Amino acid sequence: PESESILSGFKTSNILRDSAREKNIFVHGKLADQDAVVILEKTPIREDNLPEIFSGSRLKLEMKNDIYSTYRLQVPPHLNEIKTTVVCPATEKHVKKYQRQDSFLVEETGKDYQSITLPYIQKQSFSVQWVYNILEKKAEADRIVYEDPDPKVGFVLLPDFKWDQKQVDDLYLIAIVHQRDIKSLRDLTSEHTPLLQNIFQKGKEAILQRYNLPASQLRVYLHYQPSYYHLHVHFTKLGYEAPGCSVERAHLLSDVIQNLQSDPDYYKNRTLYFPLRADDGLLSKFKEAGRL
Ligand code: M7G
Repeated sequence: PESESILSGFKTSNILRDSAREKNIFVHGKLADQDAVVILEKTPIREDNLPEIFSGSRLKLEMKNDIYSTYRLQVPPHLNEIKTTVVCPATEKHVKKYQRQDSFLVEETGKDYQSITLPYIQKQSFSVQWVYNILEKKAEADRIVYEDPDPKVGFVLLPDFKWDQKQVDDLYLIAIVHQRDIKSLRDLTSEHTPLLQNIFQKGKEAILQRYNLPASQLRVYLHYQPSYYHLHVHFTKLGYEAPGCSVERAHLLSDVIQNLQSDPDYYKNRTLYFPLRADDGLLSKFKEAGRL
């Protein structure tokens, strides 16, 4: 692990979002004249650190009242790290993605997908270079948990960058398929069920082996709409309310497989519902088309 000081030159322009409950802050600013988004997040307190926290920390009394007292605990620096994510150079779309915004539920028929969504995402979506870097072992190669190299049904399973891997409590991995022409749920047909079953089966096995977490404690799903249009599957721990696991965005992989088994073109024809943020260009397209 390298030690860097790049953030010392960061100039904050505005706060995109923050949450006292989630203990994070999303900051927009400039890093060496380039637009950047920096995400800071306090990490969970791990049980195995408790002995060190109790023995090696200094207590500062804030108040005492009867049997109640509150303190500030000054823990050793290595137990007080902040998980930091940097996106630089960040596009305007990245800035929007992280900004808190009202959302609106869109109803997308198969026809709407062809006439509104597809043309839009072909022009406007995030680069998936980071995905290709993973598949080609140009980045994060040492983080791969499992790989099936088969070009048809193969995939790479690795920790999502939202997960610091320090505790299984907030486990979050993604499986990225080797096939490059499947953009999202909408492209899936019964032809892809072997691929999806393979990801489901081998992903669950790999997670059991590595993290000792059984399949019954996993939430395995796809996002629609995703941010990145290269098919990938999210694996999160069941009790953990992962960002984006809400009903209006997540589709359980087991449901997806069943739906394709009962109708090969299920996702070509179904009306799908998903939220779009107020400033999302795709929302304007749905409005222009009179679909909202
Ligand atoms: P998504 O459903 O396309 O978009 O999922 P979302 O970010 O709106 O949920 C993409 C997933 O890939 C997310 O869970 C991201 O946290 C994760 N992710 C994004 N990037 C850029 C990276 C990366 O560079 N490395 C890793 N390991 N995960 C990433």
